Amino acid sequence: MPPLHQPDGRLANPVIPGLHPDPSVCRVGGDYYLACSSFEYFPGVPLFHSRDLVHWTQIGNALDRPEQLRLSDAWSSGGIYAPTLRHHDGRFWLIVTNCSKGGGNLIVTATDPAGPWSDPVWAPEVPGIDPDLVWDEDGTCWCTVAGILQVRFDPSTGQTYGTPHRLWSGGPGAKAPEAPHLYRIGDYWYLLIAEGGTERGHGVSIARGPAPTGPFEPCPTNPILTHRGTDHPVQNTGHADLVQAPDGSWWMVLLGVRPGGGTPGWHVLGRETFLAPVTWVDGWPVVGEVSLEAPAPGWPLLPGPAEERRDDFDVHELRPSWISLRDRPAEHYSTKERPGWLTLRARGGSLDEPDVVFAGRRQQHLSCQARTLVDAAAGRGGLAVRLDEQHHYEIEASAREVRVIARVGSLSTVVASQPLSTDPVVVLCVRVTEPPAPHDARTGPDVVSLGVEEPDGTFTALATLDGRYLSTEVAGGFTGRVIGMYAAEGTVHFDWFDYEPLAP
Ligand code: 6LW
Repeated sequence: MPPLHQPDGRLANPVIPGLHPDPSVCRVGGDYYLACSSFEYFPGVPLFHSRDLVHWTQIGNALDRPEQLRLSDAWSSGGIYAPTLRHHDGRFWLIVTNCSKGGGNLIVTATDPAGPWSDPVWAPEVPGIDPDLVWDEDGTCWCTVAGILQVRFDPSTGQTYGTPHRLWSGGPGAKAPEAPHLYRIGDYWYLLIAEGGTERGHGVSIARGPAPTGPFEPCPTNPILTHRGTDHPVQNTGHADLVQAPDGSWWMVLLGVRPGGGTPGWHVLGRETFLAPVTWVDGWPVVGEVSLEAPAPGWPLLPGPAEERRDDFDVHELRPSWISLRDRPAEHYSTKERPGWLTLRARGGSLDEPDVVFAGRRQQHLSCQARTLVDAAAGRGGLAVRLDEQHHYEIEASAREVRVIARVGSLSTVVASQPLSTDPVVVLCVRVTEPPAPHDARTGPDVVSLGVEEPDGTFTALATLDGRYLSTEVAGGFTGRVIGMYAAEGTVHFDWFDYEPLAP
């Protein structure tokens, strides 16, 4: 079965679709590894592997133990921001910020990026967010953070030396210089940053100097990448990282969004990971187009293992692509209580609550379908499309009925309901499709249909809702849609879950 999102032989962007922002990439031999932000979701920091920069397979999550990742006080779009992933001295190093009470900057290391990763080393003196790690020719480590501040650092202990000093404040007039990454390339040290804010004004700029500590001269053609002020189908391009391929070519991974609908355009999949080619002119990088489809790089494409569309929960460990909210205690998530089923035991919260028992996967396609067979005889729960606690649509089953609930901001309503004529074991289905024609400036990005699958396989929609209200432009924050199963009351069992793209 071909990978869900890469047509054979071509480079289709995004290379990692769905909520995979702030990508950081490194290469060891012929293997590339990439990490992304994960915010309030547990486990945190998804890790990907590729052998061709085009096909990526999730191999785990760096923070998959409660002692590594405490998110109980993380607000939605708080939690885990912007990792940097590097390989040095035979180990993988990952530094990341936990933006929650009692959080801060932390480092974990591993010899195998698939894990296990170490317990965190905290770096209380490293300020702010977007920490980068680089080692100079003497083996001295420098940590550089948003604002563009830098301090000498020991990542083994989290100890800093001296006071953080400002390296560069970015291009003239651009706000929010952040996402710094330093590289030794040829005769120079290069300092890559994002600026303009992660919305439509986002861009990438670069400077170079004789040492990792500068002084830095800005590239005369900054920003070297931005789509601000254009009608390019990929917007918000920024927060980039550079990597050199074994053939000497250079590539950039970056975040971008694909707004849909009329004006102003709404993105629903979050900020996704894109790939762009980079060439060098007069010692400065020139970024090629961040196109939705492009000729593949000049080496054989090496797809990883195909991603299964269905999860039968027939193994004890949930796949690494499953994410829950803030934690995943065994007493509330079990694949052992009813073998071959995922059992979710509610802890008193609906999807309006930050600790609702929820197991979801990132929505990765603009048109897609998710289905699950649920046994709600002993509880209340179902299938949800979630952006955050104030923005979600769900179809919920209980012993007596199935109902569709919509939460948008302060409004929450039961949009439709129907009694369950059969026993409370039913296939719930969510379909995300293009809005019906005609389309005009007021048209939303998509429609979300929620319903049940009849015994003969036909889909009966109980409600079809405007998808713009589950977009980041409406909800705010830094995340995108996650589609998953939840339990709001009692115990709810799920026999299988499948997700597949639909033809647009
Ligand atoms: C990330 C920072 C940013 O740390 O958003 O808007 C934060 N820019 O670079 C979360 O993605």
